[in-house]
Amino acid sequence: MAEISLVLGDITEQRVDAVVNAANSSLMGGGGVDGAIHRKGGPEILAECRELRASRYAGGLPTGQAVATTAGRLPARWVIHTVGPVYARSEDRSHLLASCYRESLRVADELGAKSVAFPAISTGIYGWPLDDGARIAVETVRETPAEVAEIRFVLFDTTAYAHFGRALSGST
Ligand code: AR6
Repeated sequence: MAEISLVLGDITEQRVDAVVNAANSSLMGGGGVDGAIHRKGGPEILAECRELRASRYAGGLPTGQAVATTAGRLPARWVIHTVGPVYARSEDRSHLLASCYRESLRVADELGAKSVAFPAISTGIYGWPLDDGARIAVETVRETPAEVAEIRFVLFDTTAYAHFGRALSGST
């Protein structure tokens, strides 16, 4: 079973085998984590994303799925791009958020990555409430069998960090 840890910081600075990007289905970049990864990682990542769009994902990467590129100038070796669901009060999309974590770990195993850093997928621009997003993240990585030895949640602010701390200690 993987060791799970929490870090307050910037996902682009993590020295891990793979960092997970909270992307959108175009794979062409955006704001938040996605913007930071492309900005710091450089144009190689976007070039690989373009190739993926031209070959495997002409219609875009579906929500809940994940795909890898190399990591350009980031300290990590790979970026695993996944598309979180936009939060909606009218519809339970939790299975899609869980799928992002599960599929990212599956891709990490395929790559042979031993350490993976996750952001709090969907909890920024996509509006997912942090308490629920943290619970789904922690439960899903705990339940997913994987070869990955270290799973690091990288939280950008103290509020997110506190929510993940509570989810990890089982007090949500
Ligand atoms: N490192 C770690 N966490 C971060 C960083 C960072 N550098 N920057 C933001 N966060 P978001 P989403 C936190 O919006 O909600 C993009 O435009 C942030 O505070 O990056 O899945 C994509 O292209 C929040 O808690 O991802 C999509 O269109 C969490 O990371 C859309 O945003 C996720 O916020 C995806 O939205």
